[in-house]
Amino acid sequence: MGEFKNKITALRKHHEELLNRKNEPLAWGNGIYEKYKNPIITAEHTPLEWRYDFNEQDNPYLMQRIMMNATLNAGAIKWQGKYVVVVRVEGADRKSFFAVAESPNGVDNFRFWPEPITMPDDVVPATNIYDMRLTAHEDGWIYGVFCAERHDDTCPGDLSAATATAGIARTRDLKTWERLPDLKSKSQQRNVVLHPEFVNGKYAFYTRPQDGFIDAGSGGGIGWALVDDITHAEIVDEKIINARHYHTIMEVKNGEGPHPIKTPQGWLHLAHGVRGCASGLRYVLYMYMTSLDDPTRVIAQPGGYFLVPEGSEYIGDVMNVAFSNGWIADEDGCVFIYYASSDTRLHVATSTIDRLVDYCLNTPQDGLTTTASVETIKRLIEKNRLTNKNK
Ligand code: BGC
Ligand code: BMA
Repeated sequence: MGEFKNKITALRKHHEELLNRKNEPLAWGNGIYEKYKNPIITAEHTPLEWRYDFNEQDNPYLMQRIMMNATLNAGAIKWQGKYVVVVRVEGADRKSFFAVAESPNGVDNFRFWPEPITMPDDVVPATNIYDMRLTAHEDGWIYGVFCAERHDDTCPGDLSAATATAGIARTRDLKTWERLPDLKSKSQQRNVVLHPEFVNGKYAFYTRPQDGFIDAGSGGGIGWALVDDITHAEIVDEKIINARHYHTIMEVKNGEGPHPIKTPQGWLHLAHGVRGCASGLRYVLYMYMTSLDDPTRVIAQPGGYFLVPEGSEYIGDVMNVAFSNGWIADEDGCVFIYYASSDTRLHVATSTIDRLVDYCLNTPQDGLTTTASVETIKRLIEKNRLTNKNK
């Protein structure tokens, strides 16, 4: 009896130590943002009550009855003074679900709320849901737009055949969610994001049309569509606003991250780009800006990637992945970028709106050829030569 109690005490102590662990920025980054020493949320951060049966008769070995596999791709929002993330938690059974965790400072001490979100189903229940984008819309609701995945029953013999659609739900307190019908679209859709403002009196979505479940194919890039009625959202017209190109970090796919941040110079976007290589798909983050007058017009496109997996971030369930669908811009201009590494754990990187706008406006564009890249480097060398001469 005493031994079981002692085991629980030790387990709880170990867990509390993990939850209370201080985080600190790493020295010598790239000047654009700071990465941090520790991931902010791992599978081990999930509440013990979700995993252990604490009844000694029923669980004499104090085993985990339900194991958690990963905590990744989180939507984010500043909510009642707290940094709140809606995490994609994945169990050992490969089903993911959403759960809210909050922190007082955005970089450590994240704690899950006691229960995962109960997300109501659409007419046809989804097998899996993931990667929620949170939007506090000017209509007064907080929306969660996420991927709803189902088996593709038109391929009965193929157990991997799946369809991806955008699920839409809304809430006022992040606890109770009202499910709206999934976004209607001619193509499959993952990475759909709701723009925070009305545009021409309509709801505006960033989309990512794709040919198949994995293949973006002729989908072309990040799309944009206006929708009259969010309670029966349907894509009628869709145009590509951020296209993919040969031999870039987004050759195979790209997708909007969280909804863009409004700045005096334009909308600041965070997105992911994917290329194929011998070890599989490589997911990296990149940025771009669009105009305030016309949110479909790209006004800045820094070349190459913004953030990639490094060191231990390379390792995980799906190697070589950096993915983000959540960030928080504070009133003082600080930006907290929540990204997951290799579909396994959640991290934070911090920057400011000023630095990110500077990055977007002053990073050279990708000239799309090696010759252009060398010319770009030579221009910087020449500029530095002049700077040093004039000292
Ligand atoms: C996984 C996602 C992944 C998608 C495409 C889904 O089954 O849950 O993490 O992005 O497949 O590979
Ligand atoms: C995608 C995303 C993510 C994931 C990534 C890498 O398609 O939607 O869920 O991080 O694949 O597996």
